[in-house]
Amino acid sequence: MTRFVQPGPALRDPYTADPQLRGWLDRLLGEDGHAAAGQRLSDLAAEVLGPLREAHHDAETHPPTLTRFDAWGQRIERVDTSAGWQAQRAAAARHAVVALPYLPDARDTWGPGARVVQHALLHLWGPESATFSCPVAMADGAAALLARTGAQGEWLARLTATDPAVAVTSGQWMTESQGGSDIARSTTTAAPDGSGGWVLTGDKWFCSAIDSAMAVALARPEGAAAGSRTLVPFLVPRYAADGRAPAPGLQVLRLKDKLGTRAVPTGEVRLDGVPAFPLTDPAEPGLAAMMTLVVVTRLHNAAAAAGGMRRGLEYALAYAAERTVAGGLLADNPLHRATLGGLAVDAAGAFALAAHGFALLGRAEHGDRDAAAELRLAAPLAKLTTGRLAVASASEYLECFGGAGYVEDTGIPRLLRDAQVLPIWEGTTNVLSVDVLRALATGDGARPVLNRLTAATDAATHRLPGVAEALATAAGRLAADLATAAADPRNPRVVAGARELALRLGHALTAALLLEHAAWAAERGEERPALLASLWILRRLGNADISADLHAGFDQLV
Ligand code: UCC
Ligand code: FAD
Repeated sequence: MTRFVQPGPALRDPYTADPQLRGWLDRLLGEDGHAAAGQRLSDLAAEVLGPLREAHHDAETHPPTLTRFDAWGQRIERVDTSAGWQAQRAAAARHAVVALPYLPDARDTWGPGARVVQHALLHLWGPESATFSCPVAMADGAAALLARTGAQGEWLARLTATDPAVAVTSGQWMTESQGGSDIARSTTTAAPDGSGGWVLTGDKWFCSAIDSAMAVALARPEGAAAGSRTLVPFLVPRYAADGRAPAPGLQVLRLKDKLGTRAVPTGEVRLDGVPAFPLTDPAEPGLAAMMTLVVVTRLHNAAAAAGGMRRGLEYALAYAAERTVAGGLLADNPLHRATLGGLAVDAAGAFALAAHGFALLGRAEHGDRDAAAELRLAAPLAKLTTGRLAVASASEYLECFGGAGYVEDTGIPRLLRDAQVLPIWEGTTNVLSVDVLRALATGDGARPVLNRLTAATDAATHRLPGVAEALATAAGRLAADLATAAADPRNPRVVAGARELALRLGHALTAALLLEHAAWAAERGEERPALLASLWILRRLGNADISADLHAGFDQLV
């Protein structure tokens, strides 16, 4: 008897097979700038296809363990991780996934565009990183904070090292059991140690990558007023001077048993007089400085969402090219093509938002005030919009595999588990929506995003008249609702609508970004970006049924 065995999905080279990534790099860096990054990106893509996929699988199937005491009762708080996790750690350093924007030669070559190259690295590597992208994000956020404050230069050098023997990652300890969103309720205190230093006391409830060499922890200095603003970021060395024993007074109470991100050791930590170094003046409010770190990690979150969506699409496409249904290949079935086409449009939108966030971050870090003003709104929009898209898409990717998508050792269920954390950590969708309301009511508010929307709509009027009209109608309604919200952001009706408004704004910003790229690509004779932009606008802003267009345009879309 011949037994049928379905071939599994074979992954294409994630760099060469991603026309959107390549096109955006050409536009944002110029062709020479893109060429200068080519070798880095090809090298990483090659590793993703081989050793890093294996390391990813190893780390996912060998979760971390915590040993609190040795045989004699000595407290050791040892976290053991898999060989795969260690391989990811080394790869992250070697490929400069954190370091790139801080390297002098990268800054010389690409200027603010070094952040664009970094985003490309994350896009290729993140989905096969066993979520080592999490400590990478926190290390980058910590490095940005240290670079801004000028504190703890030795730690900055280690966070941005490319030698795996030297490089370290960081944790980000904000959440306490009584409040993760509402960190004003934090009770961790900072007190002088009597010899010029500081010690922290309190419990931190979710500490991802607890194997990291350091963390940035929020604490309230003795005597500081209540509220969130007065919290101060402190650098906490995780280990004692020998690099193995826990820092004095630090206990890892247990590791979380989580739905996803299973390779990441996430601990509950008790701080009982643990030595720490203030990163800002402890006599002054420190939360605003901490947000330097948080903006960076939120953009990494958007990159993880977009990267995961593109990789999910790649796996689903590969499967559709092999799987037979109703007498033909799944990839030729009109209904399945429309399903995958919709996912391709959403993946393109998520990529545009994440890429824009990193481009703005690079410019803001180089002193561009307009970019900084737009980033204030674009960062929460990118995080919350891509987080929701990633969860919806991951559910569809599983279904694209039928029953196989629900079976653990195909590796597919992980897509859904790991997507589900993206709208939770680094601020939930609702919390970020409230943050958007706050941003709308201060400084430049929605103006940078609305200007971008108007310019993109005007530019599309001749080339894509129907689409431009749909966008103009949506933008008009949105501008009126944004003005109402900005005028009275605490009004319960406005607060109740914050999520809907933020998502509409996120979708509109995405439309503008896709149209900007389409206009540039049209000059080079490329039609795919215009199709993606049009279908995004009709799907996400026009509420139109575009299934037939998705089927017809499928080969161009993917
Ligand atoms: O989850 C975490 C790590 C997970 C693992 C890492 C994953 C990385 C990605 C991986 C990819 C694979 S760490 C925990 C994250 N937790 C949060 O994000 C907290 C969520 N809560 C908020 O975001 C809240 O909005 C707060 C706590 C930041 C602020 O809320 P409050 O207490 O109501 O306070 P206010 O009044 O809104 O803001 C206080 C100050 C103000 O500044 P000043 O004092 O100058 O007026 C605000 O302008 O903070 C400033 N501020 C901001 N500044 C608040 N939000 C922002 C902002 N987004 N940007 C700049
Ligand atoms: P709550 O704040 O209690 O939220 C409960 C619900 O209330 C949510 O639906 C939320 O949207 C809603 N809500 C809260 N405030 C508002 C509001 N103002 N308006 C409307 N709705 C609101 N934290 C760290 O500090 N460091 C880490 O390394 C870390 N790692 C994590 C790893 C994982 C796997 C997970 C799941 C979480 C991690 N967290 C970490 C914690 C994470 O940041 C918080 O869980 C998150 O910020 C939400 O806080 P909470 O759990 O206290 O929920």
